[in-house]
Amino acid sequence: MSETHDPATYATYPTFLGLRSASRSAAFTIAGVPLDLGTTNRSGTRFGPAAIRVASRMLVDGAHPDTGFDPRTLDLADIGDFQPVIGDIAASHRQIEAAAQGLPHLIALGGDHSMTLPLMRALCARTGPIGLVHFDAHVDTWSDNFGQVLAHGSPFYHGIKERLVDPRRHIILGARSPIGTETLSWTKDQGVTVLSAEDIHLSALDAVVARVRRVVGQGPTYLTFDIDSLDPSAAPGTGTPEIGGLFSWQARAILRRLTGINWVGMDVVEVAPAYDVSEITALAAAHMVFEYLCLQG
Ligand SMILES: [Mn+2]
Repeated sequence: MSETHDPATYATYPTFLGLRSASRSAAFTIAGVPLDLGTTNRSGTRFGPAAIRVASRMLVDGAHPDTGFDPRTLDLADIGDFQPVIGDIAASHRQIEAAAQGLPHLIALGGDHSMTLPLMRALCARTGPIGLVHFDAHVDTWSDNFGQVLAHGSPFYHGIKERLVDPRRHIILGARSPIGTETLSWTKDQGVTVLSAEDIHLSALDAVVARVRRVVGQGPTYLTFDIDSLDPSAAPGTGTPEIGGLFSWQARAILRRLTGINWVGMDVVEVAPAYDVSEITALAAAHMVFEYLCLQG
């Protein structure tokens, strides 16, 4: 006599959380963005989405340990990957923007951070300027990257210039890379709040969470999670690692407490599996998406 049961975690369907729906009209959609044309140092984030999906299989055998919420009870689909245009970042961005249009609530698996710009363009056409909870080792507000204006150090320079982002509702968590004073001053002068990794290490968790809430308020808010916000010991698989970063428990603890925010979308970016060790970077990325989904219940 045969017995029916769920597949083993490692053998489930090869989508995020083993999702079987690929409907673009689902209330929440996962999509991969296999892009690395915007990287300025080590490339390889084009393989991020596949690695995050594989790592997410660790999260299919139970509900959230604190809330009991199972994100698979959401109307949630994995619609596959948005196709880049090989060798052409501007055309890739146009294609990403077009693919993201009309999706009610998108969670994007990256991919280098330049992809957030076309995702914000698609989103803000509906929502108006957004607030940002932005985990990152870098401010990503450089006006150019070695002469290139569309690379992964610039999405929020353009986002602010194009009024996609309300800089007074933009908070960066984990910044710590070397940076020119001009770029940092410009960023703060726009009204962006910058909490360095050290600021967070030296603060109480509740104070950090309260600061995030004060900055983003009740308006539409997007989570952009650059995996390099984490310390390289927790997330080595990324192109521009910076020491002294957040530990995965810190980022997760902050995220878990951000209930009741008017969330309108998320991405997790900069996972480059070729530099990963034991898949811990992809696993951290999958966990951050899981936590975000559990905030939507
Ligand atoms: Mn970034």
